[in-house]
Amino acid sequence: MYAIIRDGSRQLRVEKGGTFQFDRKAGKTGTIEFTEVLVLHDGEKVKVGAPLLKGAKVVGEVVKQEDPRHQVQAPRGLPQDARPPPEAYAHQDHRNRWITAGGPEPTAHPMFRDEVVIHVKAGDGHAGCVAMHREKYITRGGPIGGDGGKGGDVIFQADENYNTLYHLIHRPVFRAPGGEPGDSKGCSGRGGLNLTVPVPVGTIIRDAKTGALLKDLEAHLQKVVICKGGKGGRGNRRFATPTRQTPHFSEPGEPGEERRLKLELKMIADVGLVGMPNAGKSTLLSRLSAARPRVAAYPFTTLIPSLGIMKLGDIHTCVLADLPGLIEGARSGKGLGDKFLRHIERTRIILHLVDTAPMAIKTPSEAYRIIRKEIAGYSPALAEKPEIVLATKVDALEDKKALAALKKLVKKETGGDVLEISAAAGTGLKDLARRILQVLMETPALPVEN
Ligand SMILES: Nc1nc2c(ncn2[C@@H]2O[C@H](COP(=O)(O)OP(=O)(O)OP(=O)(O)O)[C@@H](O)[C@H]2O)c(=O)[nH]1
Ligand SMILES: [Mg+2]
Repeated sequence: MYAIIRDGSRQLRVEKGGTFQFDRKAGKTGTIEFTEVLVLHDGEKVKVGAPLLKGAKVVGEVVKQEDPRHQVQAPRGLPQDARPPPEAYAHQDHRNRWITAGGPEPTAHPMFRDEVVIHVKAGDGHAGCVAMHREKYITRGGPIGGDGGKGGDVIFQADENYNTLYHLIHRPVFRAPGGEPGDSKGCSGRGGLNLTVPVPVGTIIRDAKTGALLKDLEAHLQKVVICKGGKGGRGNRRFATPTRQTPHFSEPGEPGEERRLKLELKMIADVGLVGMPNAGKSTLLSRLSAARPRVAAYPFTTLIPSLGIMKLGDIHTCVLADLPGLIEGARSGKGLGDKFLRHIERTRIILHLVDTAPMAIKTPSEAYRIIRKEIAGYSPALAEKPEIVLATKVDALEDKKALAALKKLVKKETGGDVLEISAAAGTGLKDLARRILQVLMETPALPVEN
């Protein structure tokens, strides 16, 4: 593994553990020691550790780093998941290739889009027809041009069979057909067909220029006409009067409305699962609902949010949303960033999962603090939502003191307690269901933005 370090105007390539002259004037050198973050990011400071450097200021910055081993393919014939991660902080990309620490950053699945800008145009109305009635034995038949047809509308319809906005990104313009011309026998032209664009439930439609909210589609099959088709023009027979019996003109059709739209998908769920990568969010979702998200022992297994429906007792159900993990600095784009937190904005309660297993990257209290900080930094309203804190993987718990420290911290910060669960052993799940139901009953449903 190597890093490219920027120091003033020069750039250096330094191997891991290699020497780096960080202060040319003083002639001081240091060794590179990669910090223990999952992946180092461009612009991140490197720790320069050597006794010689005691008290010296670190001036180097990582500009780029690469690991030649970052793409390790599984042996042929084996599913790509079958190979264990070569390093502790490895993750897989969307094509199931292993990415080791220092390799490319995790990215959201490319087929998941929760924000798109599109252009829509309704059909134009057709102009009216100018024609005079001509028929054997009928003299001076008079004007008979029919009206032009109306243009088609552009309609957006919520459809629960869609869960991303990916299907919209390849089409430059969503155009409804225009009206057809009226004919010379007095008939009106056919109207253009409406264009219905399916979008996932929970799509918010805004005007891209002004940002004004046009519609929040929050129920299956809910529809909205976003651009109205233009009216057809009247044919010349409509302009005939006793004093102007042969009008040789008709009305032009109106143009259809045209708009640039920004569509945002905010999933509608009752409960959102947040936590550090590997905290056990997807495992918990698969235990509580019929959803089967991918589960594996490396961070960033989940690259797109997924929903599951959970039964709460005999009558009630609730929708759970599993999100990709957050790490420290998610607000400034680290890991998968905080862009998925928007899906939690419309949940009523947050389930905050804290990993208590010995192999967790952070201690429970640290992990809890980091996630709370990221949530509060993303939106104060989100930080105010009712939260249930879960200590996960208690079957593998070794450090009881760390768990006690977490409980103390949560008590101090929120006054609440911590539920101990193990998705693997099934402990604490009944209590959890009871608690979710209780908190949902106490929390009012959110108003829809309209
Ligand atoms: N011992 C034990 N292991 C668990 C438990 N729950 C999850 N795990 C393991 O923890 C690892 C991570 O689980 P995931 O459910 O993928 O974690 P996640 O929070 O969804 O991770 P990301 O999607 O990467 O953010 C897997 O290897 C699971 O088998 C548990 O209750 N006990
Ligand atoms: Mg997951």
